[in-house]
Amino acid sequence: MVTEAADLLFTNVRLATMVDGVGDLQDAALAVRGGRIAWLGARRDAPPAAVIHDCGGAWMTPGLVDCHTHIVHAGERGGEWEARLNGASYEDIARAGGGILSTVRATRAAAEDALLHQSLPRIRALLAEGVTTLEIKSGYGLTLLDEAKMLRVARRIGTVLPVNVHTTFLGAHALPPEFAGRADAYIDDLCDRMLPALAAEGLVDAVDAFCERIGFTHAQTARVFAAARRLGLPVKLHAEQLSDQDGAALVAAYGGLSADHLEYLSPAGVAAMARAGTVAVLLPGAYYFLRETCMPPLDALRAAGVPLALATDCNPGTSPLTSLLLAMNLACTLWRMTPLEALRGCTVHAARALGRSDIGTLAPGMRADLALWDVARPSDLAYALGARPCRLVVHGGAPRAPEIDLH
Ligand code: DI6
Ligand code: FE
Repeated sequence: MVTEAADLLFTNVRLATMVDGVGDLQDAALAVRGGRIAWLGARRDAPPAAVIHDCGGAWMTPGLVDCHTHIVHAGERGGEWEARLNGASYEDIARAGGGILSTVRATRAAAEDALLHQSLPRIRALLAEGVTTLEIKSGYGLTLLDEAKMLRVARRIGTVLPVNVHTTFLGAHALPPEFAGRADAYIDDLCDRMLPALAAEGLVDAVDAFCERIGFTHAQTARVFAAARRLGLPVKLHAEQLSDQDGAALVAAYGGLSADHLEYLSPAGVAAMARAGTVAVLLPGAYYFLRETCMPPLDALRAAGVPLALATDCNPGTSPLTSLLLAMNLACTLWRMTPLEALRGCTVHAARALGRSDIGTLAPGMRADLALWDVARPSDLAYALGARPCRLVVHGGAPRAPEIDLH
């Protein structure tokens, strides 16, 4: 029993705590004080509270966490998608100067406010589904000024909307045209000048790279990680998305938070991730949208005990997806993840992929980031395609409607 009064009490609620599996607590209540979960347990034992919200028996989960997005960008690439359906490959388009570089041109040309305003509708779509924490990567600027612009926009999103934003510097996403044929010189500039300057401005929470035939080599990625380590920044990696570059083992060797994509992950990569405690961030939207057929090695990852997170990878080229619930459905339908694995992937394991131990589960002391749902059971979150089952969201103890009106 807690005797001190809470600010807010959710009662007549069914809690999916996500502590040990789904962590089902029926006929429960959850008390919030100072923006944190102060108490949870049986409804009859609930402490007094200034405000009481009767949830009518509805399910409550932790607020959802989208731990891998490229959601800040300008322009669109619908024509490129059509070209791919007419036979071009993603790699062909990238080599011809389209792909990521086409979004780089649009993002460089956009003023900071325009970039913010183009990005907000995508973010509102995520927030309408109960997302309370969001990772946002740079990587469409590829100059110090343009990467800084993207990261400032990402930070501003966390001030204009009720969402926790984690920023990731992805300067090593593609080789900017100014450095054509001089990838090592670009990586020098990135390590020696761009990253230290952005970190000094407080714009970088983590560092990522695209280790791929059309991205950067293993050796170049290692140099980016060494620069991050010198600045005390955690690392993560786009690894084994299109081919096996031994990237997962590299990011694991740096104690990385996560290795992401992983369709072409080898058994050695799985073992290295398990040893290092590196989370596997799986991105079914990109798998689906690229019509990929090589599945990430789910059974091997499960057998090794690697935590599985899921994210939208929201980006204009390979995953124009603004629904984390649809990402859950795709992971279940295409890969046979279970609905409970999918939900853990968007809560407790996604939090871990961001290095956060204060979100992703419902427990005393955790941040009061919560979502209340119109579903019969938690697995229905992954089941109903295109449904908008979120009824109420709580961000740092503050309740809000799922749909956010900006005007
Ligand atoms: N892998 C991806 O799926 C995205 N970035 C990456 O490294 C794609 C980004 C894009 O095509 O714009
Ligand atoms: Fe990505």
